Amino acid sequence: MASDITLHYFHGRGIGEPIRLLLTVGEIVFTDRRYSVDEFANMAALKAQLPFGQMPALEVDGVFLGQTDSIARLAARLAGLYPSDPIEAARSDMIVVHQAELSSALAKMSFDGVPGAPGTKMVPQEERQKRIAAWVETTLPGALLRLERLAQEGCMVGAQLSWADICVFNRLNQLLDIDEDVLHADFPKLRTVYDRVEALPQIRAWIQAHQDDYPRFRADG
Ligand SMILES: N[C@@H](CCC(=O)N[C@@H](CS)C(=O)NCC(=O)O)C(=O)O
Repeated sequence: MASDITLHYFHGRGIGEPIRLLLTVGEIVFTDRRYSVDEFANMAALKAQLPFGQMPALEVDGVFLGQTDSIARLAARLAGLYPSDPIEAARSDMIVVHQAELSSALAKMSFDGVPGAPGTKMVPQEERQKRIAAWVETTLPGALLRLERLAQEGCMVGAQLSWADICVFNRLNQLLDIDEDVLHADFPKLRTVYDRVEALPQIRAWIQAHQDDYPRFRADG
């Protein structure tokens, strides 16, 4: 199998974090290459190699792959976290797409363009908070209820941990950073999935080693 893997992405969790978590849970050795926005803007040689000129990108033995969903699925396969049953695989796919849509919605409310692209600015804080608070109140509960109804006992799909659990954990982290009450009593199965993933030793070690990306977990946070 692949021997030399590098994930190219910006600093911070962003849309690249589930890929890092999947590789980490699978104990796949990889280089976690992180860029500042300015640094990336000036890396013409790297950009020319990226299939869509954007990150995250996964470099596997010199081959560059793009698109978060495809890379995460590959990481899940490498990690043994992609269901082998076709229907379970499709159920995991639809859950991963659904949680990614929540991230896209938040990005649209937070940036006036493509995150990390030259010229893109953050929406002013007051406006951003207003938009996100309204979305958390009106749209998010229904979206989470859909996930809650799909969840099984302890996992999102079937009886085994899959990439759907890791991706849902990552999204819930983002939502809990926004509103720590987001996983209230209406979502017991999602809470179980979240707690189960958070308790994985690889996830614990990752969060411990990346405290700046996980302020909610910091003892002084
Ligand atoms: N559809 C792509 C979107 C990738 C994307 O928007 N990447 C942003 C960072 S989150 C980026 O590379 N921005 C820098 C640029 O476009 O120049 C995916 O899912 O991977």
